[in-house]
Amino acid sequence: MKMAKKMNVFLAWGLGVGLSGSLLDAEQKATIKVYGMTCQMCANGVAGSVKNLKGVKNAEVSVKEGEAVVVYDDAQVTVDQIKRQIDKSGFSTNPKSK
Ligand SMILES: [Cu+2]
Repeated sequence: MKMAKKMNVFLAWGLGVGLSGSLLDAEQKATIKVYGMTCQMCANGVAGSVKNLKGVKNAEVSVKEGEAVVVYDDAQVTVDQIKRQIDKSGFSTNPKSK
């Protein structure tokens, strides 16, 4: 009986840690269209620039697809901020501006 109680406490503790852990790592993935890239150097530039943003965990940029797949923590950075960063790096997230 005593043992079972201990197990319950242990389980509840484990659940709590699991939940707060997933809250801390609130990873989101966004696919953002990028216009104006012509070669791999462009893609590398965009990826490097986006990865410099606080809260961005990873950025994979494809010239062929014309898009950036960004993994980020939405508690630290927003898609709008990421888009602005891409615009600042010399490319565009807006089809009308190119
Ligand atoms: Cu290029």
